[in-house]
Amino acid sequence: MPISDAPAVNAGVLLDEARDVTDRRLAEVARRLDAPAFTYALQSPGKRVRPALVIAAFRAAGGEHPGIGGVAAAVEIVHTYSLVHDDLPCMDDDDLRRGRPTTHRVFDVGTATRVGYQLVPVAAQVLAEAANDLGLSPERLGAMAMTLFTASGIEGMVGGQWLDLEAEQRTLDLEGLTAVHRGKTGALIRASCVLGGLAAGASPAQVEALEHFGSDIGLAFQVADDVLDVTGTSDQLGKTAGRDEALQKSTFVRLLGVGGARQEADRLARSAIQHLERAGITSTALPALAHYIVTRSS
Ligand code: GRG
Repeated sequence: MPISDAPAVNAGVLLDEARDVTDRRLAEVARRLDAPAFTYALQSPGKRVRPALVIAAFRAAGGEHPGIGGVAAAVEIVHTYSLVHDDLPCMDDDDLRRGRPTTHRVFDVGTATRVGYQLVPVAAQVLAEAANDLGLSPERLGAMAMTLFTASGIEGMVGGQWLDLEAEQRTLDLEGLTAVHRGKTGALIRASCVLGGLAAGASPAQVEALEHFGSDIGLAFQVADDVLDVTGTSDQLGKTAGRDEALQKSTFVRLLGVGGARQEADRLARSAIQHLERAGITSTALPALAHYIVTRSS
């Protein structure tokens, strides 16, 4: 059965819970930073997919503690910084994000640049506070910090964005495009799953399975995003639709067509779930989120 026909197990409920838990912490951080531009960037209505994955992976590995919300918030803060910077004129130069004007449009480019940079150390702080709250050892916090910040850096998100910007004047083949998005979009999604496992004290085999799951759904997320860029409206997406075409970007839709890209997203989501099954991880939340990622409409 294609994953897009599989019954959704309350992904909406999982996302709502992740939003509650994460947004409480983001509001706290915004209060501490005490400047309108931080509040604007942090209190913006994203889907909270990465926090939902952190929490679901934590529970899948046997964790149950409210402190996981801090880990989820740390990932969302890195994601928020990346969106603020991605929208800047020197990157994708966009006016609309999460249904609102981008941070540099409401404030100015200098302010949005500073907000983005400052959110990186803030994410590190929030992660360290969460590890304390969860009673994790310094070694475990070290592993989690390595996971989050390696995924955020040149071997992950920054590296993928770098390749993406360099490729703007060229057409990438499937291998090149996959390399871009395993970093740009996939690395933080993969890290979300690993972080949940590490926070719960998962075994190395479980962490490995969560990493493979995250790797597959991370790429599936981008394939689905490319489809939405051509099939969705700006209203539905909360960001400018058709941006890939306008920027002449290489996309999975360009290489595979809409139907082929949908099939590829499905294949990746099924493969992700198989990694969990093989490792005996009996979560219903993670498959539900995989399903949501490839069937979402925004
Ligand atoms: C210095 C080269 C360099 C890079 C800086 C800007 C940046 C780091 C990286 C860009 C990363 C990026 C924006 C990737 C796109 C990921 C993506 C598909 C975002 C949309 O995620 P959703 O749909 O958004 O989860 P919401 O708004 O729901 O949170």
